[in-house]
Amino acid sequence: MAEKKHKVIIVGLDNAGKTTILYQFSMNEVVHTSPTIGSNVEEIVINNTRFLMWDIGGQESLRSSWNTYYTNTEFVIVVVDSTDRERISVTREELYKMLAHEDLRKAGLLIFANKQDVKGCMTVAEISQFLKLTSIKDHQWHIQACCALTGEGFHIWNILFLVEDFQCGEIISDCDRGSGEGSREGQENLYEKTFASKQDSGT
Ligand SMILES: Nc1nc2c(ncn2[C@@H]2O[C@H](COP(=O)(O)OP(=O)(O)O)[C@@H](O)[C@H]2O)c(=O)[nH]1
Ligand SMILES: [Mg+2]
Repeated sequence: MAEKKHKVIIVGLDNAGKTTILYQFSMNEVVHTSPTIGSNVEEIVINNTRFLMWDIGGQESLRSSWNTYYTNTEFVIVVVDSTDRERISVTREELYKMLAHEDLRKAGLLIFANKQDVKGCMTVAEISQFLKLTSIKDHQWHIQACCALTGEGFHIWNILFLVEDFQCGEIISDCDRGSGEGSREGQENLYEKTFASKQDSGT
């Protein structure tokens, strides 16, 4: 019995924090990454919902091959380095190229404004504006501030917003009670940590 796996691709420029985010999702651990050549893939299971997450290298030379990963992709996670003002326009260009691609016609879009721990970084509002997110009408999208190093901002419902057509309401209310189950040990700690940081920051 093959259970459905939701294919997620994690894209963004090199050094944005994609690999760190992938491993936040899958292991709840900070790993020391080196620039990704090609891709990393991890399967994560949240309340019986399976996600196959592809972290794709973001260096300029690799961006032209992003489209080889698009087939059957349901969700696109775009990671933005909120400190990288110089290249936000490159991200925007890549974003719209992606959204125009036939294979991603129905894909949901989650944007992580990463590195929010760095002083002077762009805010979510600034990034939304730079990326002209409100002009996106043909894809479901959501932007979330985060810090991949601490796990702040990785509320599980940010990922589950993506599957709301399926059983999201149910999963979210489970997580709200802190009883969300991950397939790996530590997934619950991720929720706890997330909730703790949420309270700390008073947001
Ligand atoms: N300050 C800060 N550094 C981060 C954050 N996320 C990732 N990094 C660092 O940014 C660098 C690039 O991260 P990596 O995950 O390899 O980026 P990728 O090229 O997009 O896969 C690494 O040195 C990470 O430790 C964050 O939220 N805050
Ligand atoms: Mg990487």
